[in-house]
Parts: sequence; structure tokens; C-alpha cells
Amino acid sequence: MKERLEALRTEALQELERVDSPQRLSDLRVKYLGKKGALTEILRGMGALSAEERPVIGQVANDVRAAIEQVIEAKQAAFQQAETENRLRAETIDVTLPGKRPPSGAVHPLNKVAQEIEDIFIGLGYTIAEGPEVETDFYNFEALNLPKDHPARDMQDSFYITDEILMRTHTSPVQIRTMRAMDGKTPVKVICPGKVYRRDDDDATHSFQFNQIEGLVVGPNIRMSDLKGTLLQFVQLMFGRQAQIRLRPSFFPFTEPSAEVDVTCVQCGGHGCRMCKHTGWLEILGCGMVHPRVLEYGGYDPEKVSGFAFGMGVERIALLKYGIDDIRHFYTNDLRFLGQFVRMS
Ligand code: 2U9
Repeated sequence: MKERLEALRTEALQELERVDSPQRLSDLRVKYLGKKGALTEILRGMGALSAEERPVIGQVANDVRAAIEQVIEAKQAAFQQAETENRLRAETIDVTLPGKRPPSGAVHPLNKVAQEIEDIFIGLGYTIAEGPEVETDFYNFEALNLPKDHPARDMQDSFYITDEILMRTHTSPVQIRTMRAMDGKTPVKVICPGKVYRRDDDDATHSFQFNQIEGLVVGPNIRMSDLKGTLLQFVQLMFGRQAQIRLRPSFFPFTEPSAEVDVTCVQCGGHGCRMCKHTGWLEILGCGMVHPRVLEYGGYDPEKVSGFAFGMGVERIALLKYGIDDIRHFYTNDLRFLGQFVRMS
């Protein structure tokens, strides 16, 4: 029996020497030391031994078991260490490699220009008012003295949700709402930025959706000269100290008198070039004294207070400021276009 045990040890150690995987190691543990393993099989014959032989053989069996276990444990430790080393090698990070610079975003040129315009008027003491883009006929047209047969009210020119509800065609309803919320108090001094909607076919200068900034001042003795001085100040802060303005008579239902405002050409400084069609002037906004009926809709007595208002398209100002020739660049999100504004202040 002792010889069988010694033979088992030799065989087991030889086999363990060649083991090449943790699975194979586990299989060999079962084969030699398991409940139905080779060692147990041999020990089953112990009962037939004499009382003197039994402790001697028992000792040999224990030695064989210990020897096999020792090798198995050593192998297992070696497998574990190899696996840890492999994992660490796979996870190694070279901290000396150069980093990947994440592409940095930038404020959209339209938002940048809108912010600039807002900042100028905030500097002149205005506050910003906002309102809904889906408006009622009353706030968008009626209260602004746009008569029922005015072309802007046509289904062809505005986006109607129902007969009475539409996408606002200008931010003017915000000024009506602001006046009514003031409950007759003065002064009103607000600018209203936001998206507006018109049923236009998109081209280089038109879009069904664009951004406006309108302003409104209401108080006692507000005069056309206040309007003109305000607009000159705005234009010089926006386009530079050398910029001049001129007012041309115009018509809007919500203002009387009304005017269109030109700025000296940003390209040629007023000498005449292709951009200003050799006039030296570029149209940038519309304005006027608030129509008495509109003041009444706002809750004011036109005998006691007066006001001026102006409106401009942010896209148009941005086109002029940056010399861009097509507003569709603002909406198509081509990074080659937008990237030009990343570090521009
Ligand atoms: C109230 C009273 C008067 C706002 C005004 C204009 C003239 C104007 C256009 C410029 C280019 C619109 O974006 S655009 O197409 N706007 O010419 N807007 S006066 O007048 C108001 C507004 C609100 C209560």
C-alpha cells in the first residue's frame, strides 16, 4: 500500500508539473484529493491493515496528501499572480501621452449679438421683458392698431394655430403686456428680445423664424429727440464712435410718426461701396412715437404720457456687423462657420 501511495505521489507531482491552466489544476485536485479521488480510493484499503501498519501508512498518506496540496497551492498562487500581472499590464495608462483637447463650444453669433444689444440697453437703464411665442390675435395685432384687413393678419403671412391664436409675428405683444402689467405707472423702459415667426419663404435675407429686439419707453414728455438720441447712442456703442444715423419717414400702424433708421455704411464709412449700393447708408431698424391708440391699449392716457418704440432684427444686425451675406448660415450649424466666432468678443 505504501508503494501505491508513493506511486500516486510521483504520478500526481508529474502531472501537476505539466498543468497549464487553473481549470486543469482544479480537475487534478478532484482527481487526486477529491472524495472519489485516487488517494481516497487507496485509503479505503486501510481497514485491512494491521494495528501496527495503520499509523505508519496513515503517516505516509498524510505526507502524500500534504505534498500534493502544497504543489496545488503553489500552482494556484502562481496562476493568480500571472492573472493579476496580465490585468495590470492591460490597464496600464501612459500618463506621459499628450491629452486630447475636447472641442470647445462657443456662444452662437446670433446670441452674441443679441447679448451685446441687450448689454448696451441695460447700460442705458432698460430692463429686459419676455413673453410667450404663441400669442392671441388681441396682443399680436388688435392692441397694436393693426386693423382687421392688414396684410400681416393674412393667413398667408402668419402662422395661425386657431382663428384667434398664432405664432407672434413680432415681440411687440410683450410691450403691450408690460404696459398693462404696469397699471398706468411710469416710466416704462424695456427691451424685448425673442423669436418671431412669419410665413416667408427662406432665402438669403428672409427666414420663417428670426430674432427681434424691440424697445419701448413710456413716460411724461417723451419726445422724438429722446428716440433719436437713444438710437445714436446705441449705434455708436454697437458699430463704433464714428457711426452716424439718419431717419427716413416711414409707416407702421403702431407708431406715429414712424421712421426707418440708417447707419453709415460699416464697410466704407459712408463713402459708398457695393455693400451700401453706393448710398453710404445701411438700413438697420424701424422706430417711431407710440400711436395714441396703442398707449390706450396699454392702459395709458395719451394726453398725459407719450412714448417711443423701436424694433430691429438681430440677424440683420449680425449680418452687417460680421459682413455675412446669407442668414441661412446662422441656422445650418456648419462648424466651419460657427468656429469663426469662438474667440471673437
Ligand atoms: C409697442 C408700440 C410700438 C416697435 C417697432 C419697428 C418700428 C420696426 C422692424 C424692424 C425689422 C421689425 O425685425 S423687423 O422686421 N420693426 O420697424 N418696430 S417701431 O413698435 C412698437 C412696439 C410695441 C407697444
